[in-house]
Amino acid sequence: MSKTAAGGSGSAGAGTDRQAEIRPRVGIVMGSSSDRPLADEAGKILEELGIPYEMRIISAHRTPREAATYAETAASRGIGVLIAVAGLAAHLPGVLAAYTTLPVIGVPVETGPLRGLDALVAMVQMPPGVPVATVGIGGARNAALLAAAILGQSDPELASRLAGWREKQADRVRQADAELRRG
Ligand code: RP5
Repeated sequence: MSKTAAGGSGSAGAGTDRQAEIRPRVGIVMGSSSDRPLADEAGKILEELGIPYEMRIISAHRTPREAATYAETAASRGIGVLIAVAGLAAHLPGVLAAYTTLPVIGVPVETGPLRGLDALVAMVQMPPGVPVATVGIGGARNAALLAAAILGQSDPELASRLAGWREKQADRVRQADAELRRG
């Protein structure tokens, strides 16, 4: 599925005029439908920042051909950053990174007996030459913010929206501090 900057949704590739006009700039890929809540957290931040994205369920182990094809074709479809959400032996971001030079951000899912430590180590310990930018366990929101920062390097309006987002965050902390001090 894809979401426009305005938050409208539809099936990727369905071919409506609106979808043809607004191409996704971020691809959020999850290894299983069980990863969806975390993937949605990333999607919500991208929507707040007005970044169109698409979402796919593709497994490095269960649907490896789709993983390769998706990564190989992402850049030519206008995608600028990939976010890969996966748990357990989380090879998804590494496999995507093997098939594209787009920046890939890995989000380890807190699942299974090791509660995400396995996924974190799998993502962060990529061999030299094929990097994955890994955020913390469950760090989907940071993945989206990092994607925005990367895209913002060549998009001053997006960089400005990101700066505004950060300023609102700072305001919330200042407000919480003021309330605490008032007692
Ligand atoms: C990984 O295995 C997925 O990313 C998911 O986090 C985990 C469990 O998958 P399911 O058994 O819930 O499909 O590949």
